[in-house]
Amino acid sequence: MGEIKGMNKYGNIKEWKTKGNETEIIFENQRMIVTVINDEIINVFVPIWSEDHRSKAIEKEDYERASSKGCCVESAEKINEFGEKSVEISTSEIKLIITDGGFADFYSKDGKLISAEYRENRKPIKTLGIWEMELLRAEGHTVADTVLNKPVNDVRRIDLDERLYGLGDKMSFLDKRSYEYENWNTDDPSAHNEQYHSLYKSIPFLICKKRSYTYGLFYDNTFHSYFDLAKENPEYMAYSAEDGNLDLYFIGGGNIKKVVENYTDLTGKTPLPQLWTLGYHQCRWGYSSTKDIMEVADKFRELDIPCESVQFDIDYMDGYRVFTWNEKDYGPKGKLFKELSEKGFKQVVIIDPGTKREEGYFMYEEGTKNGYFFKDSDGKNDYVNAVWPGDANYPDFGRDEVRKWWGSHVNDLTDMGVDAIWNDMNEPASFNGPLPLDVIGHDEDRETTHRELHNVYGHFMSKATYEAMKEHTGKRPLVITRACYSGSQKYAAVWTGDNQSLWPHLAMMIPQLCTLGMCGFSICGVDIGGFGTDSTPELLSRWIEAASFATFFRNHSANGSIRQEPWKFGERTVEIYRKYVKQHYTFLPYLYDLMYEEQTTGLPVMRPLVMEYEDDENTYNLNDEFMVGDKILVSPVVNPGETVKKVYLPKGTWYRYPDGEKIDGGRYILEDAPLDYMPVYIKEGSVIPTYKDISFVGEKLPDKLILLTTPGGGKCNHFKDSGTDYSYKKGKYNLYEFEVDREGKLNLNIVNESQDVEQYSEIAINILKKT
Ligand code: MIG
Repeated sequence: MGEIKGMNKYGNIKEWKTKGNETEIIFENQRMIVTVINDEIINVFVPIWSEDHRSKAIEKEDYERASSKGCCVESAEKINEFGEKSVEISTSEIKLIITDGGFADFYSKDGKLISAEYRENRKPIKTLGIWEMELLRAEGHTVADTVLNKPVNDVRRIDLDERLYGLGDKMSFLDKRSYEYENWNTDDPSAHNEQYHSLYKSIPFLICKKRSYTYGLFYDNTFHSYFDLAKENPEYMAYSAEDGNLDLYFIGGGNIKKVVENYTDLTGKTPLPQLWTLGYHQCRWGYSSTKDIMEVADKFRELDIPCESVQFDIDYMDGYRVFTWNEKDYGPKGKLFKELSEKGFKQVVIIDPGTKREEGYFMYEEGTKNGYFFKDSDGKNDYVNAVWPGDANYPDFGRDEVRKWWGSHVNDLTDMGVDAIWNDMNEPASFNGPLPLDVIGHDEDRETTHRELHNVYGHFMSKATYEAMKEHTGKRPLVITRACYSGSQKYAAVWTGDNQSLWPHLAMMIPQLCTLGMCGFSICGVDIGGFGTDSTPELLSRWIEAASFATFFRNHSANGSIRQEPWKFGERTVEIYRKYVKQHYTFLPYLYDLMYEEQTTGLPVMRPLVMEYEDDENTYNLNDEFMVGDKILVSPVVNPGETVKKVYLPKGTWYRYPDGEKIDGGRYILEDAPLDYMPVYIKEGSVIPTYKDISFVGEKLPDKLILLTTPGGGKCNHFKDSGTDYSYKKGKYNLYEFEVDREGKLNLNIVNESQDVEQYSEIAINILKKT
């Protein structure tokens, strides 16, 4: 056990050659291909399993976007300081040195070491005895030894003060150093905590911050994989995978923003959403009839709490059969949708992949006849497990034909009036034990097994849903998914699955959403108020405050927990709830502008402070504050009973929102935060587009814009289009450059103007100043 590699992994270098941006190195026992994608991204590929990358995360257009940024490659043979023969591959930014033995070390262009392989055997500081391991195993735990003997490995030295961010939706704080994780999409209904190794998504992308340089590592491999982030030994971090290739993208850039930009060049940017999707949504697993849904919808209007949708959880289906409608409880098809849409609500419905096995049910008939389901390992029978509808089959989403078939039924839903689709249970979840690893499915034409496909099941399902909706409706689809992989951000928004009504889950929301954003998932959210167990007036109030800048902004709760609409918690909660949902709408144009910019930069709306203030150590693991873009700092209260918040304000001048108190940063302050107040600060030099008094987005956009400005003025760009379709790609949008000068006078420059997009009837300035 444990002898995964010694001082020599692949033997000495026998020969090597560079052609264009590709260098092939032949070792005694292995080949390696190094591809320079651009000056800041280098791929090291060791074809242990297949000759081609078989990437699900990086599609052709992504690859072209990244490689179009250009590179200059130089390669040479050297003897390094240890007397090892080595091949040096340099770009204008990075130098990669591959040595005898098969080690790949990255340096900055000025010769400083960034990331070197650890050349000894792993030395777990904590070793478990056999009996301890058996005990843990019996309880269903994974144990350290399962990680050591893997065919795919990469162990890298890290500095003792190196910070490690990323990995998508793990239940953990920003800096993940000293923890271990697994990538294996998992639906675990118990209360998640920071010792959890895996949740619903697998995003094997790390952002590593050294004192003087930040870089990224993306391990593109869909098999079950593991990260030990200096937990077993502070000198290194270790990656391993059950199978597949070592397919490592080293992502340079030097700072977090540049690394995120580079990573999302490679795996894709979150596309611009429809404006209404960024609004408020209400949901509950347990709105089980027309009456239920209508009452909730009406109550939101009556109480003047903006709301875009009351979403449909699984009960709207007939016996949980996907793509059917439960007429008994929800009336004739289309009727309820029509009534809701007359009141300005959009229709958002859940779908599950598990397809009921039942003679006569069209999905079952079509799927079996055409061989669209996963097969048992013998390749003969369709694989059967159980989910909500009982015995079920699993669509083989890795095939284009199956995705198109699924998509044709997605079209039935949108034809019926559905505006957005929520993909659940796509880890995939199963009630009769996990799917065996040898269940057979496909990666397009190639037959493979669930071992390879598991982590991309949700990715492919999202792709199927997104592509159908895009093509059929011509609108910018909102697909919300629970499970996914790196790159799924091109197709889906995400939520973090089944959290609970617990204070630690409210607190964890901040690093979770910031981390998803750092991994390209710019549209993300958690179940506000907590999904499982019972919320309280105080918890729900603090939750709606803390979530009020989220790009996916939805209250959701589980069957069996107490209902979680704000009015269930009394008058005071309603007041606070209304205030913060309205505040979200005040800043909606700013969120939308950030999403517009994100399409080029890949930078999320909700950001950890370290992304904006990388030189400030106080931000490195600051988990109870976040930035919205680069202008707004938000510091929610996330503990019960707390009415004073310790706020860290980085260097500079800040203005408290909404009263305009001027505060010098570069220090911690204690801020009064009674239950109805969440501290928010706006950076000096800001101009922020806001709306006033809108009740919900609907189809008609507000025609009045208010530029919230800090004293002394500032600048911003603002984007306005239809808010729904792709017409902006054909020039149908207005792009404004606003500049507010020292006297508070507006200078307006219209960069792009379209006849098809209405101008604002009024653009006003609101200077955030204490009066
Ligand atoms: O087994 O559809 O995470 O949001 O309400 C539970 C019912 C299935 C899990 C989702 C949750 C949803 C619930 N689903």
